[in-house]
This record gives sequence, structure tokens and C-alpha cells, in this order.
Amino acid sequence: MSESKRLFFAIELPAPVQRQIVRWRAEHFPPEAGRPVAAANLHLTLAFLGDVSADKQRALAAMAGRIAQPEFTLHLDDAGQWLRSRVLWLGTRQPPRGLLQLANMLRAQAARSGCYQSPQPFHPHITLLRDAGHAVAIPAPGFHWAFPVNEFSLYESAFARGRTRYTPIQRWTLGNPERNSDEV
Ligand code: 2AM
Repeated sequence: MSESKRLFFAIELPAPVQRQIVRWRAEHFPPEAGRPVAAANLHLTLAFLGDVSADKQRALAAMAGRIAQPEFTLHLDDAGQWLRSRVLWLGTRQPPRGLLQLANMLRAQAARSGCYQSPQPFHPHITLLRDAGHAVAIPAPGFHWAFPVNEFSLYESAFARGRTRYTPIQRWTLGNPERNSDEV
């Protein structure tokens, strides 16, 4: 029996955007607002898979490789807080159709493969702070990062030495149905 891994599909952030967001976060949220997500862990989840066996991972990867979705531009221009899940997030006021279609497809494939999918509607977001259980002031509108999204990734979530680390382990290019996946 092979071991299972905790996996999810997500969009990576370009390094310069990641750096700008981390700087903005440090300028706008005091340390007591919550626990900052490590810069390298910032991502936008498309579909959470949970603990997945090697066989199921292969099946999910094969299905992901058949997705033919166009590229899109992501505008990060919204922020908010979910007190119940104690999360401060960055998001988009107008999710591009390509993003919603990609997430819907991955979530449907995951559900068909037996990965539980939350009945909550997909709300694209990048978690910036965890343990944010008290209401914090959200910066006034005006912040805005935009970048083209031309790939999506399968991430592994691993806990070691007291830290959770999210690592992309496979990537697929958008906009080209003939492509193969890149092992990272
Ligand atoms: P979150 O940032 O809003 O907590 C890895 O845990 C990623 O999968 C995170 O982006 C997390 O979203 C998301 N996720 C979605 N559903 C999850 C679940 N049931 N358990 C853990 N993470 C989940």
C-alpha cells in the first residue's frame, strides 16, 4: 500500500507579486491581527483534494491534463475577513470566467474521484493571515495586483518541524489541449 498525500490544485503567484503582497501585508496589518502565511506558501486554491493515494493522484493528474481552458488575467483588488474560519484573504471583485470554469472542472473531477468537495460556493481567495479571529480593519480599496495565469499546479501540503509547507509537485499549462504536464 502506498502512502497518501494531502493535495490540492492551486494557482501560484509570480514571485514579484508575492513580494509586493507580503510588503503590503506587513504595512497594513499589525502582528496581533493574525499569523501571516509564509510568502512561499501563498496561493489561490482551485480545488482541495484532502488525503489522496498514489493511484488516485495519478487518476486526478490524468484528468487535469485533459482540461483545455484558456488563459486569463487575475486582478487581486479585494480583501476581506472570514471570522468563522479566522482567515484574512485577498481576492478579486470580478472573478474571470476562465478561473471559475477551471475551478469548477477540477472540483467536479475531484468529486467524481471521491474527494469530498465543500457545498459552499467557490470563493477564489489567497489566505494572507490565519488565526485572525478578531475583526481587523481592511485597507481601503485602491490596492491592485494583476498577472496573467497560464498554468495551474498540484500542490502537496506537508507538516514538518512545526511548519506547514505547500509545494507544487506538478504543473499544467492553460490554453493548449495538446500539452503534457510538467513534473516539478
Ligand atoms: P484556506 O486558505 O481558505 O484555509 C490548503 O489547505 C489549501 O486548501 C488552503 O488554501 C485552504 O483554504 C484550502 N482548503 C479548502 N478546503 C479545505 C479543507 N477542507 N481543509 C483544508 N484546506 C482546505
